[in-house]
Amino acid sequence: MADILQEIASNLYDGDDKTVANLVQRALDQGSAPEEVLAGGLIVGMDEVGKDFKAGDLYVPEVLIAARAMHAGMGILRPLLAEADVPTAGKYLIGTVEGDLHDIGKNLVRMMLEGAGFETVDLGTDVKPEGFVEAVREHQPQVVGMSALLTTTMVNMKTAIEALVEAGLRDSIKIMVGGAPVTAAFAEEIGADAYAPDAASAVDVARQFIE
Ligand code: B1M
Repeated sequence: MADILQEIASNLYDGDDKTVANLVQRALDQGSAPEEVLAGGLIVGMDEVGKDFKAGDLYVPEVLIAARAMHAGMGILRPLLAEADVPTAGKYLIGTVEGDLHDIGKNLVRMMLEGAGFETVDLGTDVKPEGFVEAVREHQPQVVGMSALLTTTMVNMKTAIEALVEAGLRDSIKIMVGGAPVTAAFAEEIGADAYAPDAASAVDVARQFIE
């Protein structure tokens, strides 16, 4: 059984979505539990992608193709996991802050988190402070991620955090910020809990938050 899970992981790494979907179905047919296929196949493969991306051995297009293969496998597993009420790694809400339309990096972060077993809620781009507040009330995530790519919009992360404080929601969540102009010092200055420089690090930090 371990062999087929290993095959899923390596085909995911190679971005072969059709083979991943076929192997996931075959593993289930052979009696593997959906959570076993997720943890031992898809997550193992996506973790490898994350490590190599962080090390600079893989680039954005390769990560996007691997994420597509992960989605092909998840398409089969998701209904079964929901049916079995299998707990996720955690709930992560993410959005690009007000005034900012860049979403490639944010999507990459979201896809890596999904690959690591997190349930994600994606608010899209140009998210106003009230948008974060309403979504936290509605979805009750453990972690809120904010992305910004412009020096003119990174300040809107601060406004969004202030709105969450004002709404009395700050203590119920961990806040992670990221994006090209953002730094660890800036994250600290605006009262975020963490900064992640890339999508793989975002997964590492989110996992630490949930432990
Ligand atoms: Co824009 N843009 N852009 N742009 N754009 C930049 C960011 C810029 C650096 C280009 C430049 O001038 N050299 C510059 C910003 C300058 C600055 O503020 N310092 C810029 C500008 C000025 C603008 C406009 C103002 C241009 C104009 O209209 N005059 C305009 C603004 C629009 C708006 O947002 N209101 C604009 C528009 C656009 C497009 C729409 C054309 C397009 C965006 C398409 C889209 O996202 N759907 C675009 C693009 C593509 C870029 C560049 C070329 C690429 C950005 C990107 O996707 N990188 C960019 C220049 C560059 O970076 N080379 C540029 C790939 C992506 C994977 O990396 O997003 O950094 P990144 O994400 C990384 C990490 O940062 C991190 O993980 C990701 C993966 O490892 N990360 C997180 C990101 N979010 C995170 C959140 C986390 C943790 C980690 O936790 C929550």
